[in-house]
Amino acid sequence: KKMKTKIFFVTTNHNKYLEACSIFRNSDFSVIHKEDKYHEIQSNDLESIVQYGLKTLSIKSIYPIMIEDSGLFIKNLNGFPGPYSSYIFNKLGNSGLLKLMKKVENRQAVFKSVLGYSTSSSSIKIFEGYVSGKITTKQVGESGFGFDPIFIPDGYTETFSQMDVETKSSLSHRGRSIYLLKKFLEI
Ligand code: ITT
Repeated sequence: KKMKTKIFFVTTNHNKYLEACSIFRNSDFSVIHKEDKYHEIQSNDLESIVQYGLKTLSIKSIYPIMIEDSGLFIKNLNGFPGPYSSYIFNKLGNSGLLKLMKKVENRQAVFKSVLGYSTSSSSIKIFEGYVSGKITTKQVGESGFGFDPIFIPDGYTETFSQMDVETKSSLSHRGRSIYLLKKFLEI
């Protein structure tokens, strides 16, 4: 049996790791969870956060490494919470966000994912993924994390929280950015 190439995924979020495993299942790569923080600068732009995070991490030189920064951009709230999603989720939770959107009719939102992959301190590749959908009026479902119970991707009738990890990853922002990395590595 061929040895798999390891990719170290630096994240504090176990669900992100499981989603990455789902994409790399049946490939020549295995994802290893490095449960570390990286330095997240405050920025309006996910790519800058990832670029800076990888540069400062790569000093520790475990390669290849990947990190991923994501956010929920709600149209009617001018893209809020966006890059501040993690902070807002921890402060308000889904119930707080639903309250904020009580009178809002246009429920359109986009999840974005920016993935950074690095094989040396001078090599950074960026991959992006998006999924459009709608914010529900109630929390539905048990699985996943974060805003999963309040997000229904376009073309579906279930929230991310009602889907298993394979289904979510086959259509999510993160599933897409990680899939692009996989395609890149397989060339
Ligand atoms: P890291 O250690 O990888 O940074 P994190 O959970 O803090 O883990 P982010 O900094 O990327 O991740 O924060 C993004 C937040 O946006 C996350 O905490 C969720 O609240 C939300 N989010 C991002 N992707 C999501 C998804 O697929 N489903 C639900 N919520 C998501």
